[in-house]
Amino acid sequence: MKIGIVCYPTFGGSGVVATELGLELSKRGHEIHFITYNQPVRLELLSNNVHYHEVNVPEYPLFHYQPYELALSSKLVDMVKLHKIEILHVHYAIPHAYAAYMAKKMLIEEDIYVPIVTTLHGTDITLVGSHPFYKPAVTFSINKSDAVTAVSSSLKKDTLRLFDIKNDINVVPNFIDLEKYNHGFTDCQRGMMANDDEKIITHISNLRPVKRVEDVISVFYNIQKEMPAKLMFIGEGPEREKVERQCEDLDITNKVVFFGRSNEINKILCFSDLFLLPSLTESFGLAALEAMASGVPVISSNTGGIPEVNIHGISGFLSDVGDVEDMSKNAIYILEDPKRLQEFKDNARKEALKFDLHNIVPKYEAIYEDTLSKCLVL
Ligand code: GMT
Repeated sequence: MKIGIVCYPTFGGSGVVATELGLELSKRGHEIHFITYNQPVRLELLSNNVHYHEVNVPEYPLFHYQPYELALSSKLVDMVKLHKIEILHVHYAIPHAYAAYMAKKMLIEEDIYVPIVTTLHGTDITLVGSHPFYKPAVTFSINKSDAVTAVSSSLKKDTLRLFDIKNDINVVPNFIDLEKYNHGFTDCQRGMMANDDEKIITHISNLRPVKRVEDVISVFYNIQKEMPAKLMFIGEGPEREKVERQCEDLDITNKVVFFGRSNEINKILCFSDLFLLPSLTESFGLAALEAMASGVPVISSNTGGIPEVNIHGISGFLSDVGDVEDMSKNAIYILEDPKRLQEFKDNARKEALKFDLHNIVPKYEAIYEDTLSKCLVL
């Protein structure tokens, strides 16, 4: 199949999933066209059947806001015609599903029918999309998609609760390429980051308020009172300064390493003992899955889709949002006993196997085939 993929090209989970999906589909013989405003960060290799088409929005002084979705829908029309793309898969409803619908309508005028698959990722529904400013357009573009998927059962439930949806929503969980995380512990340069007796705790996010990064620091503060420990803090975002101040106030700055944005997440996870994800809301928690695939147990909140990934008492523990004391107690319980820590590490890796890309990517292929066959009947 010739598949157009529209996504945010950034470090966010939706862009990562879209990119990994495109790359795997290309390995399975499909021709993939990424259409977005920058080359996706995880798209290192372009090849015969992986293409990237940049959407440009020329600056024009009259516009207070530059019309990205207009430029995107025009680019989609051009690329569908030029490369004979058969299906468009858009990740993140805003504004991608809307732009794709406009492109579809323009193409129909030229007797070209290109169906749209929309994947909902979370914040497009729970935080941004349900805002009254966007809600009618998001409802419309979900209902006008030829197929809709959500990355967890929890997100499907939220979508049905928040919007008036007429379409079926298929749950297709996020996935992971386990090969990338299949490193022996000896491969990791743990010694560069911490002494042998220090436990390594890790957090990865875009440091937005929804990630509750202040809870990460509070939990780590409690852990390091009980045992030698270091915190690896990966990501960039609006809460960074606040977190740095909190570390100074607690006098733990020398125990926290700020990496900023990193393309070496699997290396950092390779030497981690525990992962913290105390988010306010999380439709899936791809970062938790990446940690688990590396054999790192997860201490998280029990919000949204996280319980579908992190299994309480097996791959880690779940606590109510903001219950820093419970999270700290659970973290110390896992870390204090080397045998117990090893059991949680093994379980985390085993649980991650359920999300192996070889099991999940065929679900998307089946959706494409089904959608295309329905369109032929029309
Ligand atoms: O978590 C973020 O802030 C980024 C966001 C995104 O849109 O890229 O992530 C969302 O999609 C990921 C991939 O499906 C999910 O793993 C994240 O849980 C989800 N984030 C939220 O729901 C807050």
